[in-house]
Amino acid sequence: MTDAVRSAGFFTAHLPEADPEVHAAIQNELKRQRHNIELIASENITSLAVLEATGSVFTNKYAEGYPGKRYYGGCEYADVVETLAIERAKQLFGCAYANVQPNSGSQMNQAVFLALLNPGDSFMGLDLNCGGHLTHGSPVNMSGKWFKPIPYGVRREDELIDMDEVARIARENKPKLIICGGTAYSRHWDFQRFREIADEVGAYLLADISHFSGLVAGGAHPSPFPHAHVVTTTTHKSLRGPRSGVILTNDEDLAKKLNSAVFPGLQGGPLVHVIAAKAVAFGDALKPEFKAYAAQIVANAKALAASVTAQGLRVVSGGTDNHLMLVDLSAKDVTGKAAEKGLDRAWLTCNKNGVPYDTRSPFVTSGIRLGTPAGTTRGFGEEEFTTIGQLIAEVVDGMSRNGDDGDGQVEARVRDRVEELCSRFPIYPEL
Ligand code: DSN
Repeated sequence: MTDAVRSAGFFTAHLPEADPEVHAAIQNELKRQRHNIELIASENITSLAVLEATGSVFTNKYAEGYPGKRYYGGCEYADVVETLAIERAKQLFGCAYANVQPNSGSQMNQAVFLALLNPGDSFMGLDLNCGGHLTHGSPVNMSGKWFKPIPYGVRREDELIDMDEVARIARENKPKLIICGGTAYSRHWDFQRFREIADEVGAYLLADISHFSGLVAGGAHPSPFPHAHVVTTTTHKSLRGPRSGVILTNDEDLAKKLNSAVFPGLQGGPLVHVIAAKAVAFGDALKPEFKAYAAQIVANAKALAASVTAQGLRVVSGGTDNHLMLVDLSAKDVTGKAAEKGLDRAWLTCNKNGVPYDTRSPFVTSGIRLGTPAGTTRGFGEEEFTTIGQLIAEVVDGMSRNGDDGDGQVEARVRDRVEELCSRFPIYPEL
């Protein structure tokens, strides 16, 4: 009978045997991650334990509801991992309430909109062209289609957020919500001033700390608490967990509204396997080593920014306070699109990114975004990141001389250096 309903080896065959095609793609991705230097600011390399939890039997479980109040039987162990994740998140960020169910960054922010706003309500967020995020009011995103975004930007002269301008826009528009946080802003956020402005105009303050939450958790970046009414963060960037989201607050009434917005407002059954992995990542981030990790991310970013600057590349706003930087390649006449491809040929992975007031389209751009969380996880220090800055400049200079195809000899030499660096700092020896 069982043979009729299950393929041979259903409970026993490992992936290479069960599905060689998918297995091959995973092996190739592992190889790529091993031999490329990952500079995408929003990516990281999780622990083996996080990978194991993500691939665990909790993927089988429905657990609609919250710990102790589920709509399904058999949730006793789902309750264990979700409660662990909640308690650890609260401890990590020093707040009273945590919802660990959002499946992603977009969904966590959607839940905040659903909880706090009505369609058509106005809100402020950093302009995508100045380092904001799609879900902070881009016209192509639900936040921009169903709500009324009022963007604030950065000053042309120093590429920093002008808090007086934020206050002026807020007074003029009286938004119901102000969002701080972004995806390509390399400086600290003045959470206290944002809250003062929010209070003055009667708005909620949401701090989306997705990019730098690992730095907050590790004490290497100011905390949005007690200033923000609500804090959201993805868990897979500098926080080094599985791909997912979390919502945090200190306010009991808001916590209730946010819980209802996540479930049943937006989501059904939570991804319990991912919640288990979040608990593992938060547990790791509570260890003393994570403080050293967070501090090293920042030290490495400063070293990388100094290195590319010394090689004649321009870093937007002149440097970085966190884990990332934007490099403006306009003066080299190399587009971000071409640089991303050229650097990838040399096994340096990053993404093209518009610089403030970019004249090129988001598909082309004049810059690249670089980040240090993944390299720091590998074990790279300032010395390695100084070298990486030199390698980036060599590839870009090759493209500046030869056009988008770059200089093949330079790129081959850089690949050798990347290979040597990666082999000294290997990842996932068990896999
Ligand atoms: N796409 C992410 C980033 O790269 O910053 C944000 O969601």
